[in-house]
Amino acid sequence: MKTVITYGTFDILHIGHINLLRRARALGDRLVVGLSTDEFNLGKHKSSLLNYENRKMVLESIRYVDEVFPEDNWEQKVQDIKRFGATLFVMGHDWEGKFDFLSQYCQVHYLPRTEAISTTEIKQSLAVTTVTR
Ligand code: C2G
Repeated sequence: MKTVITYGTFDILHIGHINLLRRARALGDRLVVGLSTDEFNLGKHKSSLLNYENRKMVLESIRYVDEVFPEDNWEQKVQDIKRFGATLFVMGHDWEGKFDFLSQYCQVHYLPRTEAISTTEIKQSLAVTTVTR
């Protein structure tokens, strides 16, 4: 059983997230996802529109995701890798290099991001639509 692990906020789910999750899951037999808590998001200077419970429910309904657990600090990844027996850590390449230190515990792989879509852009276009309506 090859376990793949990844992390993120996954707010307002879109094809960029799905492409990441699908490709990560295809690299193993199981995909576990560390979902940033609302409090941790503040630490990442991100505010998610949807709260943790909402984002967790959405992720858990995706066929590529086997388990979702809370990500509430930057230091938990090594413990998570050991806890789940993950042999592969995957992130989008906007994080390239940032998690190479994990390579002493498991393989580290950065996947190309899906271009031209982001939660930030979705929020911005929604804000414009609301204003101009
Ligand atoms: N992603 C992607 N393509 C996009 C948008 C996002 O491949 N167009 C990927 C990101 O690279 C990341 C994952 O989808 O691997 C989740 O993205 P976010 O929810 O923005 O997560 P982030 O804020 O990067 O949190 O400890 C790691 C952090 O929790 C990562």
